[in-house]
Amino acid sequence: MSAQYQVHGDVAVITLANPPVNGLGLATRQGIVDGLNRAQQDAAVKSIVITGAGGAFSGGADIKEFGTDKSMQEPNLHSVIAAIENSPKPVVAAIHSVCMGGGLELALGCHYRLAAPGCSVALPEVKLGLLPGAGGTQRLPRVVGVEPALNMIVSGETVKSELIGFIPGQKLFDKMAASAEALPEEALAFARSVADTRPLPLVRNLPCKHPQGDAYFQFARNMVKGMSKNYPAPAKCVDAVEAATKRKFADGMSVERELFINLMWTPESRALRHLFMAERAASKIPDVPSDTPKRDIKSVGVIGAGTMGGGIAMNFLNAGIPVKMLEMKQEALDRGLATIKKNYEAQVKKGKLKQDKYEQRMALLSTTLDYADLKDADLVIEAVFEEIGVKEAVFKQLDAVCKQGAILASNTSTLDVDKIASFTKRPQDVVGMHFFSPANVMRLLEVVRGKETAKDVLATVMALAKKIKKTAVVSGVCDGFIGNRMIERYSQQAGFLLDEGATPQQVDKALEKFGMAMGPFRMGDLAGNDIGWAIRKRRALERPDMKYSRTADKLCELGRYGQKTGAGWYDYQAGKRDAIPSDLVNKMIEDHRKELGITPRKISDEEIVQRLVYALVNEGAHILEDGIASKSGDIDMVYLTGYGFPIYRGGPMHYAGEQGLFNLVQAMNRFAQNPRDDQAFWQPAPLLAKLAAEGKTFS
Ligand code: T1G
Repeated sequence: MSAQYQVHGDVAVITLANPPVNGLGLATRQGIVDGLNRAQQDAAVKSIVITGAGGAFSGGADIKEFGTDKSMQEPNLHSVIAAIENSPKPVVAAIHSVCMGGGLELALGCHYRLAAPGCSVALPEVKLGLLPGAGGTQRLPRVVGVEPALNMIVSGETVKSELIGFIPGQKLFDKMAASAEALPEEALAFARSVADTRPLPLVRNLPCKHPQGDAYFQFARNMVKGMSKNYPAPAKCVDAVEAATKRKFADGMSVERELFINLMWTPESRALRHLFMAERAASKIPDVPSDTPKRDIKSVGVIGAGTMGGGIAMNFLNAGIPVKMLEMKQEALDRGLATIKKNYEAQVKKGKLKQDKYEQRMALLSTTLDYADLKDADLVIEAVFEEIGVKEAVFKQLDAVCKQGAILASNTSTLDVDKIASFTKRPQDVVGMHFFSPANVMRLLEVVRGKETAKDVLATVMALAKKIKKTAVVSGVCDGFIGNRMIERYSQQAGFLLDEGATPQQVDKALEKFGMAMGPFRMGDLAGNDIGWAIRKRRALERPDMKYSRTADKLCELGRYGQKTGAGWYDYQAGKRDAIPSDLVNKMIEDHRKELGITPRKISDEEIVQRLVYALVNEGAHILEDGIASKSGDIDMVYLTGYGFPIYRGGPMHYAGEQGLFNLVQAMNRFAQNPRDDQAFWQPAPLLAKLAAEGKTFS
């Protein structure tokens, strides 16, 4: 049973036991009700304690049950909380470590709350596109006050138990335990001390008012307007809390219930819940057990002090790991050091980093011109020029100087990690660690697994990624791994649309309206159009089947690499980043259409978005077929954390499922009729076609 029942003298203790965070799944809810019934029937029991086993009181409703009938099956959370409230014997919540969502709502239904310091308390439902659905919007305002409650509910942020407001006469916790270790004993003593209290204090009976009434809620609605642009939940949180101040408790609960159920079925909530699970699943590698021993990473070498090398180094310095940075020339090292200092000083200036922290981090950084100085590094990451010959020279050096057991990683964004590993006598220690620029900012880290990469190397790098606050996704070896392989298809479609009649600004606007952080052409100007140009030149030899619009090459032949050359798809004023539509570029595109004999046509935003996003999805399906990614949620995490895909759409593969794969295939068949297009381009991947035919979606 997912709740244990024990009697200590005259106190019954119900302990939630549903690891890892005592999610309030059906079995746990049943266990609580059974425990309450046993306690009522035992005359020796005078009061009851509810607490949590392991590292949590409770992390809330069991997210794994969402979307299944278990989550609504009786006893649902409302019934459990009602059983607690109606208990004739006092029920004390003994709270520690994590008390979130339904866990806090359960505690609010108890007659008393005893908390250990340092416990993370939150109603984070809004981060799942929901709102507290078991009385949190009606009870929390009654114990901490309307404004503190609404702030917690709308933000979903966590507060520590010892910091949460004790409003005179109204408080969330009746008593703070001396420590988490002392909590069990103190809970028994506290339960005995309240055993004879009558009537039992019910939160639902507390008043709930805001002095400014309507004016406050109007202010609150204005405050959440920005957040609600793409998510309905924040505004609904305001509605629910307002109901707590205007209606009787039972009516307020009905309002909350209706709002919660409606939100549960919104695409935004489905997307956020999918991503919550996908992010955690990404850290699991099917054939690498989570208890695989990991290598100790106490020091890191970074080769290359350029933009990427410097950004990579900062990730480790931020995590308190010493870094030795190597370059070929002193001036390159000096430049790299200066860039790191500039980045940190900018953070100190903005108040984002304390001066002493900055100094501590810089003290962990050393530089060298000599490979021999890397001999003791536990991990070395190279971020040198993206050319296989250069990588070969670097890895041969590393193989010669690094100690046995050192992990040798390449930051390559497309080159063959197996080939790189073959430059060493230790391919089992070689792995790809593909950071995204700016490397100290972007959360995504593609961990590229070579054929011979050892399992403990993978386990080590995945754990290290968490330590440096990266979202790591494992990719197999292929051209472009996961993200860049898919973005190539996306970019091809963007180019074809220009040939057919669209302008760069129209395409960008359509994708930014869809929710992408940046459209493809603004993104090219930011990253540098010459990067894609080099890849297309290489591809022309290796993959002649990959067709592109010539516009991107023509742009580069004009030297318009983007912001770094002051002009790209767009014009830029000196020192400014505002993208200004370029008459010259639009003329170049028009002339190119004439060369192709194409009469430009008006293209809808819907077609633009579908062609770029479905191109991503189709390639993603191939990536799953090829085993480059092990699950579709991994692909979604790549696009969320590395390419600015809108979080409220859940990632390209989840979004495809929401559209219906059958509809995607229909649209792709329509696009394939387009004479301009490469017919093979829109051939649905076999996996996509199969799932569409079966009415399924990506798992
Ligand atoms: N249900 C089920 N599993 C959960 C869970 C939950 N609520 N929370 C976490 N897990 C799993 C997670 O999937 C992972 O599993 C493991 O625990 C460790 O998670 C009616 C409807 C609690 C602060 O939104 O914020 O209550 O991958 O890696 O960094 O109003 O998890 O090991 O198999 O995140 O130590 C509201 C969400 C639910 C809390 C722990 N509650 N969780 O962080 O570990 S909705 C939440 C968290 C609700 C009611 C509504 C964090 C954490 P696995 P982790 P962590």
